[in-house]
Amino acid sequence: MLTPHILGPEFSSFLRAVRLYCEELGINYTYGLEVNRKHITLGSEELKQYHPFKKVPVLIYNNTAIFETTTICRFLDIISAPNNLTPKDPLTIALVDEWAGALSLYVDNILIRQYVLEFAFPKGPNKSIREEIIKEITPKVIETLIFLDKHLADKPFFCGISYSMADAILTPILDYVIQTPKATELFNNTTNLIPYLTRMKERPSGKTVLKK
Ligand SMILES: N[C@@H](CCC(=O)N[C@@H](CS)C(=O)NCC(=O)O)C(=O)O
Repeated sequence: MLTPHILGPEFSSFLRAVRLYCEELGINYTYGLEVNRKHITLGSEELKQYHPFKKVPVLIYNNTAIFETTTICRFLDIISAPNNLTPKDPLTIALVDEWAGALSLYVDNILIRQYVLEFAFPKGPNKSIREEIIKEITPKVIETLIFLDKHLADKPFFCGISYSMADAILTPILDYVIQTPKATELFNNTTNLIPYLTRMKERPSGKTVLKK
C-alpha cells in the first residue's frame, strides 16, 4: 500500500479523527501542512486545489486529493479490505455512516465551532474570550453532551460493540471539550461519556494521537 499523507495541522480535531482511524487500521501515514515539500497555509487559495471549500483534513493518496473526513475514512477502509472497520451488514454500515455524518456536522458545530473555538481563538476585544457567547451556548453544549451520554448508555463504542469512524470523529471532539475551563459543570449530568473518553484514550490509537 502507498503511504497516505493527511494534509492538516496537528491540532485539527478532524485531522486527529483520520489519524485515529489510520492507527486503528494499522496504516502507516504521514501528516502535516506540507505537500511535496510545499507548505500549504490554512485558509489559503492554495488549499483550494486540495479541498474546494478550503477545509482540512485532505488525504493525499497516489497524487489524488480526497476530502471530507467520513469519505476519507471509508476510502481507508476500502484500501485496507478485508481487514477493515466497515461493518459486515448493510444496516450496521448505515448506522455508523449516519452517526459519523451527524457527529461531524451537528455535534462538531455545537461543541467545537461554537464552544471550544471561542476559548482557542477568542474573538473579543484584545483577543479576550467572549463570556456572553460562552454563556449563550452553554445550555446547548450541556444538552448535546447529555444526548451523547444517553446514546452511549452502556455500549462499549458509540455504534455498538465495535470501534467505528463514529468513535474516531467523536473522541477528539470530547477530548477538547473536557479541557475547557468549565468542563466539570458541562459533564455534570453525564455518567458514560468520561469513562468512554478514558477508554478511547487508553487504546494504542488514542495514546498515539491524543496523548496524555
Ligand atoms: N466537513 C469537513 C469539516 C472539516 C473542518 O471543519 N475542518 C476544520 C479544522 S478541524 C477547518 O478546516 N477549519 C478551517 C476553516 O474553516 O477555515 C470534514 O468532515 O472533513
